[in-house]
Amino acid sequence: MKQFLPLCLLLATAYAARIESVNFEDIAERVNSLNTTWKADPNFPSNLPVSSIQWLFGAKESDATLPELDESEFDTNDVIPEEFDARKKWPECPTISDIPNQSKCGSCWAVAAASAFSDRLCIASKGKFKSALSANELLSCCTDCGYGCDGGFPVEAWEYFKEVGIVTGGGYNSSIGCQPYPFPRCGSSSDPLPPCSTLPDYKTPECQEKCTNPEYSAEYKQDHHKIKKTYSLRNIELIQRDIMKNGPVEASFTAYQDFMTYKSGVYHHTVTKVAAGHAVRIIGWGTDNGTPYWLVANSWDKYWGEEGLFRILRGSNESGIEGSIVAGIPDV
Ligand SMILES: *[C@@H]1O[C@H](CO)[C@@H](O)[C@H](O)[C@H]1NC(C)=O
Ligand SMILES: *[C@@H]1O[C@H](CO)[C@@H](O)[C@H](O)[C@H]1NC(C)=O
Ligand SMILES: *[C@@H]1O[C@H](CO)[C@@H](O)[C@H](O)[C@H]1NC(C)=O
Ligand SMILES: CC(=O)N[C@H]1CO[C@H](CO)[C@@H](O)[C@@H]1O
Repeated sequence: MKQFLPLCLLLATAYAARIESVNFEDIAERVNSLNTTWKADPNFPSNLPVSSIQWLFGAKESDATLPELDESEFDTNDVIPEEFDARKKWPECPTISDIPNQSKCGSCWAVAAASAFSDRLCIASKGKFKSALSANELLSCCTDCGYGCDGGFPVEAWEYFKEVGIVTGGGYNSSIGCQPYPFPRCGSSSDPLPPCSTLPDYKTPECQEKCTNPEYSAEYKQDHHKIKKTYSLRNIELIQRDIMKNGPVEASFTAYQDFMTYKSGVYHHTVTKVAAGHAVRIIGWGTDNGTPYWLVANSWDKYWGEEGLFRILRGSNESGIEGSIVAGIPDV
């Protein structure tokens, strides 16, 4: 089965070769006039060259997939609740509430994978392990994962967790863990963060087989945490059962241009132009005025969307979000 390669959206890369521009103010105004299930906000300056939010390599496909879990793994007598929020189910696991910032690097595939793995390790260890795991090792050392800051494959990220594992690491300059995230937070011009446009395009960091945080005392080799089983999920009920039992999952989807303007509500695409492939972490679900949704953490900091999260239509494979969900069981 073919799998779509999610490349990440970059917040504001200058990519001079293209000329088409996107007017986010127009898109936002049109979305808001539809009086639909979600509200838009330009979020980004108008007349931004389309290149500045484009994937860098165009659509690519990979043949790699993970074995699909079937219902024998779950107790199907358990009732699936109308609403579920992993933050409330496991308050002892602080990483579930973290909203990362991928910065000016197309690392969503690695950030979403490392975040879901951190959450799952905490849940599986019954709250004993609370640290964040680092996307840095995936970005810089996983040679099968794709192109580092220029996008990559979630499936290979989870395979790397199984074969090698990853070390701990908090946010940029956080002094948490072995390899903190290497790039500073940035945002759009309306956020109280340095605008991404003022930062250089970050290159994929070099693989360093040591702890880069001088204040961290554990050994690099010993700091690795692993996944013992990786899998994919395609059935909606099983996606829910897996989140209820094991924690958040990583999902890839096609981000249409209007996704950039998301402000609140339950997103579904209203334009046909694609901005890029994107990867995110699903932490729950619910229903808003009769509209079913997935509750999803993005990696564009807490000032975007609903405090860093968004909700997207559930049950009809909106933007392909139910098509390539991956996860795994931590080795505790
Ligand atoms: C917008 O939709 C809501 C709910 O469907 C409806 O009550 C309201 O009248 C609509 N407003 C406009 C301006 O169409
Ligand atoms: C991050 O830490 C480095 C080294 O201590 C420092 O030079 C830099 O200013 C810090 N950056 C931010 C954004 O805090
Ligand atoms: C969902 O959409 C994606 C992208 O179009 C597709 O690859 C996948 O097969 C679909 N999944 C389901 C369960 O229909
Ligand atoms: C990688 C990174 O810098 N992450 C930070 C993003 O912002 C949140 C708060 O919004 C911090 O908690 C993260 O450490």
